[in-house]
Amino acid sequence: MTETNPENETKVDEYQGSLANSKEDERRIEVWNELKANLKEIKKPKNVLLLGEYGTGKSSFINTVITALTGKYRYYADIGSGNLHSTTRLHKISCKEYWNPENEEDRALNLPNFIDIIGLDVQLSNPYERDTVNSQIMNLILNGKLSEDTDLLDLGMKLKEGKKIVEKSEDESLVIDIIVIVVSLEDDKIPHTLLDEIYAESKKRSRQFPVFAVLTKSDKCNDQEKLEKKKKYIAEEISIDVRKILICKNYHAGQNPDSRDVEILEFLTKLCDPCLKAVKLHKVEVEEEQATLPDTVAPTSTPIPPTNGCSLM
Ligand SMILES: Nc1nc2c(ncn2[C@@H]2O[C@H](COP(=O)(O)OP(=O)(O)OP(=O)(O)O)[C@@H](O)[C@H]2O)c(=O)[nH]1
Ligand SMILES: [Mg+2]
Repeated sequence: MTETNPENETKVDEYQGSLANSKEDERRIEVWNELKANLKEIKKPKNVLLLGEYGTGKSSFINTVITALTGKYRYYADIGSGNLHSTTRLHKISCKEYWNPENEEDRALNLPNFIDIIGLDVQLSNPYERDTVNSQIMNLILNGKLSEDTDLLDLGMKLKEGKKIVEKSEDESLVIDIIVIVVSLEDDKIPHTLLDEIYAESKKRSRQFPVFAVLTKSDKCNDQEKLEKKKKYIAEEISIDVRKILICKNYHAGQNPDSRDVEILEFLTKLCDPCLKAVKLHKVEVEEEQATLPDTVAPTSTPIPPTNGCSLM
């Protein structure tokens, strides 16, 4: 039997640890550089809307992205217990609010603004109705026709009662550029009707929206194979490439960024790709057209190649 030297074991462990760290650090630097290159091409911060059922982790995800970016957890978006609507108002978390590094060049980077809204209630969806409460709310939000701080719970009630809403003119600073659909991995529920509604509504706009998805609460599901299957399934359901989906365990108060920040920053890099195009729908039939964003510029990063014939951006 060969005797092991505990001193050597520690050294090997330390060495392997340092290797792992340096590899991770290398990747982190690489991702940061990719993200910066993308951001430099963006003329003004994009408005990113978080959409999903209540309690799925939309607000937590905003705080998670900011933690990965700034290295420090702070409450920017209000988090609840997951049972009741904790975000009820339209809350814009502007990049100026969370991004203020000392370095002037970094400070000038156009990181996204996040628009946090109420969890869309599946009860307000109806597959047989064209103009549901959810689609009316979405229509107003996507077009920047609601002011910041609008009470969305109250608005939903009024629309449900059939009350007429006086539409405000479009506020450019609140018009949505990108949609991130948030689904919780805690249960196996997928809000099909809601997803259809989101797509149908975005299709009605003169320009469509790039769509991404985040599957939160990955800590509630330990089966990696199941997670990947679910990711694939959701990608098919909302007709986006799997690489536009992030599986994520959100940070919570008191946590500092760890290895998961690399994946979060990678996701953000895709979100901030200056050549993002609107999604092409297959669930809802539309003419094939490529919507161009106002600030589309020549690509600086390699666009992700399409897979399985489904459109990517
Ligand atoms: N375990 C775990 N809990 C999470 C995660 N993300 C969010 N939560 C918890 O889920 C609950 C709801 O989170 P929120 O971020 O408030 O969810 P929301 O989608 O913004 O909720 P509404 O604003 O009410 O629609 C809170 O108790 C969070 O702490 C996660 O990744 N893992
Ligand atoms: Mg919320």
